[in-house]
Amino acid sequence: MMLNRKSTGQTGRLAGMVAIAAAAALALTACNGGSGSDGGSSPAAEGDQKITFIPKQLNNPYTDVVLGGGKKGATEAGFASSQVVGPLEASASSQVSFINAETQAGTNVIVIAANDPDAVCTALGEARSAGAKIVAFDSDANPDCRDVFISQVVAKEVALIQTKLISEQIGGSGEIAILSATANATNQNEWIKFMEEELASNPDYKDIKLVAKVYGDDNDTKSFQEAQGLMQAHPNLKGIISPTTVGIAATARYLSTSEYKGKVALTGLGLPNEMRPFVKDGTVKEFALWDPAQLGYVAAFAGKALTDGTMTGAEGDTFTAGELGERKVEKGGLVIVGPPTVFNAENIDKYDF
Ligand code: RAM
Repeated sequence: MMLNRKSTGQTGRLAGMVAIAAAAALALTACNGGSGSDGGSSPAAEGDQKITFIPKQLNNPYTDVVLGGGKKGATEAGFASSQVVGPLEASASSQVSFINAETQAGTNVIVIAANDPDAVCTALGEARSAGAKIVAFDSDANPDCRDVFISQVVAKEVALIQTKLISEQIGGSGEIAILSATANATNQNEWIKFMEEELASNPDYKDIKLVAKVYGDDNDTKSFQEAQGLMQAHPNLKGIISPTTVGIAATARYLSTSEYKGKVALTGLGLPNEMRPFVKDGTVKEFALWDPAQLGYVAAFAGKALTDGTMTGAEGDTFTAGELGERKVEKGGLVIVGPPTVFNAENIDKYDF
């Protein structure tokens, strides 16, 4: 689905907001409603509900697509205003001040992609005590600190598809490495855990050896350097899995002008629009992702159902996510959005995100 990504305005509410990211946050802010805080625990009248998205970081093209879907969902679900705030880098505690500001402002729903499952917990607990509902998406917070987690795809499936792709691309044997995002990211670590289990237990992968795990912190320059470092440290490397859109794009850029182009395989999770040139020039054969916009879209509707009290986030609860239809809450407060897609030279031009 193609979702509108345009901001609809901005709010003065951010004026007093701390941190270096304030200017960037303002640019991304969309708010149709008033600016003041309603200051606390009383639930907002239905026409007055506010939702705020706090991604892992603002300067990430993946985040932009997710939040485009989030804004569309927030409007369709009936929130009076929606906005985006967040740090410029995805370090563990970088989101805490933003959560605190939302608590102060009396925001009804906070949607967060946690940079660290625990570092955000105390702040989220305070927001909840003040009446906010917490929707984790993309990267989960500790389940004790949120109401539901909107997961793009079943975590194990995300891992399995990437191990399968790398195995196919290196002919089932040889050294591989993982180039991840930040070392604390819940989503990355869960995927990596399942990849390691699969490599260790599936006889099809007995000749594949994971020799390194490195972290580019979802920073383009650091990811590029880590890719370069991997090749220097492991001259026999046959493939790299990068389960992060920032990491795979930076690694592809490095490989594409190096002697390893077409020789060292690269797969993982990428945005088709960023990866298209590297698929066309033969650096990358196949990689995977879901539709990121759907993740934000479903999260907004989950937040509305929670704040309206039409669900609590308990196992078996259901809610309607606009044009994506009914969703069910599974064990652990998990809501799954949709299956992954594999992109290659044949189909990549069909996608525009
Ligand atoms: C990066 C982030 C994000 C992840 C995607 C696939 O943009 O690490 O959390 O879900 O990649």
